[in-house]
Amino acid sequence: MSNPIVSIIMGSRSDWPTLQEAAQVLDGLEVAYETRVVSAHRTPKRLYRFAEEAPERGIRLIIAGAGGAAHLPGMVAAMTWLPVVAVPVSSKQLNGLDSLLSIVQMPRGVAVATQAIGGAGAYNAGVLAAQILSLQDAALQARFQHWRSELSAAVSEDVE
Ligand code: RP5
Repeated sequence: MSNPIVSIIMGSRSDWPTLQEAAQVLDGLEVAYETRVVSAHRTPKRLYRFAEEAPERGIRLIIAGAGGAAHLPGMVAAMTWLPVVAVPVSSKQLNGLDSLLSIVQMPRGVAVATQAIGGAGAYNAGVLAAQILSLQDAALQARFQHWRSELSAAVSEDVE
């Protein structure tokens, strides 16, 4: 995608089935994004370089997903002024509770917008990213409002 303004980063390729849900929302709302594997533990130098270069490359918001000892969102937030929306990926051993707790309890002064564990969280990361970017983009704001009204219209009042 040319001129991405959102970067979706993840600790491992194994996180992609989850983070794909964020990409799906951004696709639907025509928000340009890129995807990268950046691991806080396995590729710390890549993480540092990514955080340093993201603003000058035109990235305006980062969606970061990781599982287990999920330090990626917090570390990237520590190294850039760009807003970071975090997705705790569900883990095999602890079903993502470890991921959630690793991400959510940030120290005062370094903020991460933590979403729910798993696919719904990734989906909402895409939604929140679009809302934040809508503040400076009237066309995106119009697309978002249309998308939201369609979401509401699709919910039937009938139980059966
Ligand atoms: C984390 O470890 C990743 O974010 C992933 O959720 C988890 C497992 O990674 P793999 O062993 O599948 O590469 O760093």
